[in-house]
Parts: sequence; C-alpha cells; structure tokens
Amino acid sequence: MKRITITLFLILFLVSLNILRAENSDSSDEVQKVEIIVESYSFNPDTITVEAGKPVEITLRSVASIISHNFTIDDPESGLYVVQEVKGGRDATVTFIPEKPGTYKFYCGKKNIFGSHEKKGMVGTIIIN
Ligand SMILES: [Cu+2]
Repeated sequence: MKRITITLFLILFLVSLNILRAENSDSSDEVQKVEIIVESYSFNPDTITVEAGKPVEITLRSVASIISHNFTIDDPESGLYVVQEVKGGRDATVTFIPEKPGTYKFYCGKKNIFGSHEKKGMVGTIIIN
C-alpha cells in the first residue's frame, strides 16, 4: 500500500512538472521568429505578419551568390527604422519591437548603376497587428 502511495505521488509530481514546463515554454515564446530568403532581386516571403509590442526576430538567409543586400524598414512617422545588411550567401539576424500597428514597406536599400534593388523587385510588406 505504501508503495502504491509513493508511486502515485511520484506520478503526480512528474505530471505537474510537465505542466509547469509547458507553461514556461509558452511564456518564453514571446519572440516572433520570421525567416526570409533573400535572392537577387526578391524577398521570399514578400509579406510577413507580426504582432505589435512583441520582439520580432528576422533571419535573413541570402541565396544570392556575391551581391550584398539589406533589409530596410524606414517609416519615420511610426518611428520604425530597421536596417540589416546581409552579404551574398550569408545569414544575418535582426531583432526589433514594432510598436505601432499598421502596414509598412520593407525593401533593399542597395543601388547599382542600373538603379535600386527595390525597383528590381526587392520590396515587400510587413503587417503589424
Ligand atoms: Cu538588394
């Protein structure tokens, strides 16, 4: 009988530990992770949706061979300003907290003699809810 009580107690203890762990992983999951493939000359996906007031972590994975690109959001009205360089074939990560809900443009701010990368198609939309 004693053994059964101890076993039951142990099971209850382990179950409650698991519940605690699950709750913890929920609350530490605040960072909104987004992955964008950077090509010459496009972003994939070109529309991302995030929530305001929570950190956003964008990983830029460049599959461009040599050409460097960047990820830029520049919206003076909302105070949203993000610039992250990404070299050809490399990864780069940028973290920021979007404060104001809205729909904003992100783009590559690089230029070459033929014009801006943005005009070539390196432009997308970030929706902040
Ligand atoms: Cu570019």
